[in-house]
Amino acid sequence: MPGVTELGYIGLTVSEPTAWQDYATSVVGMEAFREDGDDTLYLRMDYWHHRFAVRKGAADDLDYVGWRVADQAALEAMAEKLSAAGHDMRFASEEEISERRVLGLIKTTDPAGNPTELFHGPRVDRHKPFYPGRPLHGKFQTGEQGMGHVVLRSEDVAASHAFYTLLGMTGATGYYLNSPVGTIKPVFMHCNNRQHSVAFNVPSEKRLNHLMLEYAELDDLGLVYDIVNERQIPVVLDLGKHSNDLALTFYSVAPSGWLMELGWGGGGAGTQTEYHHRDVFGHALKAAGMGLDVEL
Ligand code: MBD
Ligand code: FE
Repeated sequence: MPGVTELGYIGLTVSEPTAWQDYATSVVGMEAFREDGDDTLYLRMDYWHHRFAVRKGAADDLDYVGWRVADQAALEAMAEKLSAAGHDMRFASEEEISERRVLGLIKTTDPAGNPTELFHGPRVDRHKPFYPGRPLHGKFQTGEQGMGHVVLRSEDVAASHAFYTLLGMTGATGYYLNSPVGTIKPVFMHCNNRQHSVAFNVPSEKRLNHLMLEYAELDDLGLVYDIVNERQIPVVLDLGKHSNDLALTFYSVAPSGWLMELGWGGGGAGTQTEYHHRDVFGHALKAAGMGLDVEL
């Protein structure tokens, strides 16, 4: 049974849309635009109409996550699976479908209450080349690997694992990590060649612990690292290479308080499970109490 194929889009609620627009464009390098009669700030990373829909609100958190499936048949199969497993879900209205710029849409929640959408048929504006908000050496690594990964709040790890397995994802505990609250054992799951598209079992007050976006060129990671430091945006975990996805990344604070992990060079998703105690190198904790107090 075909499952989800990629992390497709994300909705954010932010208290400071102006700061977010500046951050998304001048720091991260995304393209920002608005449409007539719509307060939403849209952010692009590639040919898709948008990858982020940013709306003003006090939460400064994830509003929803959109997981792509191949087509209408896959969406209907997913609806049946969710219902059979006792999850609350509904097919979205025509208005909701057009708001998301997709052909078909289901709304549900994961076991921790994270609003979760399944969709097929994103609007892809091939006629509108991606125009970065500031100069980029290359582009964002999206395509078959989706837009990146999300690390979500979970309450019951087994329930979260079962839910994302139901969506068609695979994965397991990836690390045993020392932290002030004891050993934490984050779970990493994939649905394509990106080593993980979702992870959970990291202490998190917000729905979103962190979001990871990847550049195709190493020089773009170097450039954003310089811009983050020049702007004195707090770096929480310094540059380092993960043992699971082999990506070179660093974590800094997004305008909403949750962490943005920016990276380059992720490896593929293996077919067998393994776990680690440490990263390959780096990822030194530079700022404690910012959402990821781990010894990576
Ligand atoms: C990741 O992307 C991550 O966020 C952590 C904590 C460990 C390995 C890979
Ligand atoms: Fe991550």
